[in-house]
Amino acid sequence: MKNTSGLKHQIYSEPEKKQLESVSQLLKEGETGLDVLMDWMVSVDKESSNLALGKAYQALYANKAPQVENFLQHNFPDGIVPLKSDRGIDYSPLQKLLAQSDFQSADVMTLQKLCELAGTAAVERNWVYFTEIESFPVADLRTLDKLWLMYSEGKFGFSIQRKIWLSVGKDFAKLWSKINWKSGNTWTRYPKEFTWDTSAPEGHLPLSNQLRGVRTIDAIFAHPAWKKD
Ligand code: UYC
Repeated sequence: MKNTSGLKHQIYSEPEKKQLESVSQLLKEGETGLDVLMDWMVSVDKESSNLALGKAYQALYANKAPQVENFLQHNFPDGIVPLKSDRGIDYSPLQKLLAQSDFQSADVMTLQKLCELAGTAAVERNWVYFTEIESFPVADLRTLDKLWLMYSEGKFGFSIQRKIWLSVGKDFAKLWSKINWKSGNTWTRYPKEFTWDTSAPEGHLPLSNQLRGVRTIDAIFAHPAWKKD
């Protein structure tokens, strides 16, 4: 009891990193912990990108208890990420896969959504040509990124990959080794050798195939979506 009330105080006031820990701890406290967690979740501003909210939602999504399912259905019927799109694209199936921590299927669907953003020619060829990327709407790339961030405790997403790429002086070879896409001279083989969970290094997902060179990922990193407003 004392434990839970201490955690209750923490999750409302601690910085995000501690809030993430508080979520894990509350999840171990049984029903009282869940009640505290659910009260806190409805108090969070959905536009705030609070990573602990993503983690809490993901944990509750896996919890099949009727009162938890009712809570989510009632308070978060559309998940926790506002799914903005300027191209009328539906990102809810992607949100569902990420909420289920099905990162491999989510990765495939992300590539598919990039093709949809690029238009019918890309959907038919099933890969994106680098010149198609600059006209992607900012809103859509940010939605994709936020989905990956929120359901990975901030570990995955294009913006994370870009941040690492900038930190290594835009040296792709260094990026590949930091995000485990290459080890020495050996490319990580798709799909088996990639790590499909949050034990992967920061920036490991989502994948972009390098078979046709770096221009696609380079165009993603150059997109205005990542510039601060
Ligand atoms: N693959 O090696 N990849 C594929 C990656 C390379 C190759 C898909 C990532 C190197 C072939 C995805 C890396 C390479 C196919 C990724 C990686 C290579 C394929 C499925 C580390 C050989 C089948 C979606 C950088 C040396 C292609 C897609 C086909 C598929 C991802 C080979 C997501 C991140 C240079 C032969 N690889 N890929 O794009 O057309 O097809 O059937 O990057």
